[in-house]
Amino acid sequence: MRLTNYFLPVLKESPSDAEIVSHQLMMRAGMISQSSSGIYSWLPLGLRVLKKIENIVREEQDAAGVNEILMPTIQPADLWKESGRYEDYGKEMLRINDRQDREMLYGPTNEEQITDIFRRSIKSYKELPQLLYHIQWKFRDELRPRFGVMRGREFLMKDAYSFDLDKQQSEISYNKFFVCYLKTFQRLELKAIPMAAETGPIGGDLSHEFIIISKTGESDIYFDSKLLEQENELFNINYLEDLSGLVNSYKTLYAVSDDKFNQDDFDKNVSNENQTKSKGIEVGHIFSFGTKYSEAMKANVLNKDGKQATVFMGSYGIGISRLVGAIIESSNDEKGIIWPKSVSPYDIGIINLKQKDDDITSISDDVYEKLMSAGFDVLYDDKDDNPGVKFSRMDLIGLPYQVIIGNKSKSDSILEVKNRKTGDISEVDIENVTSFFKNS
Ligand code: 5CA
Repeated sequence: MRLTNYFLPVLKESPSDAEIVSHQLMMRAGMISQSSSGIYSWLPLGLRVLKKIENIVREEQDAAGVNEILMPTIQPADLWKESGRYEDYGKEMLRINDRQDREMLYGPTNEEQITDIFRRSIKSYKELPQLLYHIQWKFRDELRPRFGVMRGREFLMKDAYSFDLDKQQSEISYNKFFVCYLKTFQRLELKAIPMAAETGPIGGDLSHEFIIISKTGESDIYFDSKLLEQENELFNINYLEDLSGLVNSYKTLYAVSDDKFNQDDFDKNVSNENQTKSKGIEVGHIFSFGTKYSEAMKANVLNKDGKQATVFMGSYGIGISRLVGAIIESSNDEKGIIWPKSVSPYDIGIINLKQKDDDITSISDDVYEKLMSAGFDVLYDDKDDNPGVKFSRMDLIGLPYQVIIGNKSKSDSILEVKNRKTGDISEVDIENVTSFFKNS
């Protein structure tokens, strides 16, 4: 993409209401535009990151054997009356009446909707387990929307649901998602720690939040520092195997978020020097809630004995739009964003330092074409701005590599390649530019 064709409304100053660095940088880098409180439009640069995260989440759900579907954003209130949550959910739910005056709502989550889909078609234990997910916008009328996309009112979530015959089987599904989440966050280059959590309006008695440590996080967290060293080779995970050993290697180490914290338990389970207290951002949350919805909504199957059995359920969320902010919180410097390669909006940025010099521009055009045909996503700064503006804009948007083309490229056929994260600059022969990136 040429910058002269690109919609990239960068700002010099961050807006005064942007309190944390990710919100400031997303606004300054022209990733989002505020529509109203807690509601944003995604602009080209931001949308590319959102889609990259969405795709990694999707690939990992698919790899774990979860089926993708797409449920609507608007749901009938009747389903929520059946589960009993219509009243309980309170003001956070956006309630809407259609022209026939039927009560509808903008979904804050989909337990009821999915239970309805399930009970219409699955009638036998032989068809279990069922694992389903979708990636869809949610609306929660948060009391205090803040921190940009981190606590929005409209936000993109991956939510998955499991249906099993009994508690034991439903724990197998829970473990699948647990491991799938570890793998997903590893691919996003984030260190997300699973922590025992309260279940709130979703319900149930087994729940883990996946939290990344960050001083701007909204959750207080208490954990055993051994969890920070926990590294697992998850690349070749086989989801059909027993995953309980792997899950227990996390579960047995003390880690809780604020509402589950108890000082005595902390002292009993964690040595003094390993006790860590910090703040974190919740990027995922998984729940096992047994028959809470299936009982109220009569989601039954015939069991082996030909009797009606109420299915056991779980739900599993990842905050996809929140992750965009969370990744920036954990990867930035005073100049701007530093994208992990896996989610960067482009692989490489090219800076043509002298747009008016025909030779340098012709070299830049060639390098751009070469890298594009080698399969890289490239953002090419072909604008007629001064070098200072170009350097700071490229640093701000945080692509992993910058190819800098100027006088030296003309005289000695040499490019400079800057690594955004380390600041290291390599001199690369123009001939070798493609192979340089293939090997980095
Ligand atoms: N139905 C369950 C699991 S599918 C559920 O709704 N869980 S949740 O409430 O914990 O939300 C799942 C994830 O969505 C959270 O872990 C968080 O990452 C994200 N999320 C929740 N509320 C917001 C919000 N207001 N803005 C941005 N992301 C949010």
